[in-house]
Amino acid sequence: MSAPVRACIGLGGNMGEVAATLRSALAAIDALPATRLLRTSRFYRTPAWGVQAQPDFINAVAVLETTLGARALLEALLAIERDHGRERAEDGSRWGPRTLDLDLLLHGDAVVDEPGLVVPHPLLHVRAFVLVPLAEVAPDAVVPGLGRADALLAGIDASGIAPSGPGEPARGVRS
Ligand code: PH2
Ligand code: MG
Ligand code: MG
Repeated sequence: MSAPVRACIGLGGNMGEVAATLRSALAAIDALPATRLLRTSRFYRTPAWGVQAQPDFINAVAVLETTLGARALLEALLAIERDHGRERAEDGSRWGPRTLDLDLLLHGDAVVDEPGLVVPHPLLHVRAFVLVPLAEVAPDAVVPGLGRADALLAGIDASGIAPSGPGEPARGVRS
């Protein structure tokens, strides 16, 4: 446990009923001990980044207030991934299709670089599928060493990232 901080989580998936999976994951995050879900972005349909020969993803970002430390929050997110059918490739390959990916993007102003835990997320500032929903829910969020989310988004190409349809939940953002 630590003093309450604002943490930002990136959610994504491209296998199965992704929107339903993301809604279920958000409920599970809100139910974590010592944690409150403050805001949820809209859901965005995004072209696959990295390994491109796979289905589009749906991505979103959630803002939490939590007294869980970064390591404890990460462990909780990995457990939620497993509960939603996430399987990790045995060959260690990255960026392939998945039912649910929960990435710890920011944990207050923490800078951590340990085995299995790197915060801020090291690719966050180059990924439009993260910055578009992050700037929607927390434009003022500061990525340590890099600046505000809205300024980072202004510096990259975000074409191809679109809200995935009407009626997706946006919590705390609009009335
Ligand atoms: N996640 C990846 C690799 N590529 N592309 C999109 N559009 N969205 C993702 O969440 C994503 C990705 C690995 O975590
Ligand atoms: Mg990821
Ligand atoms: Mg991940």
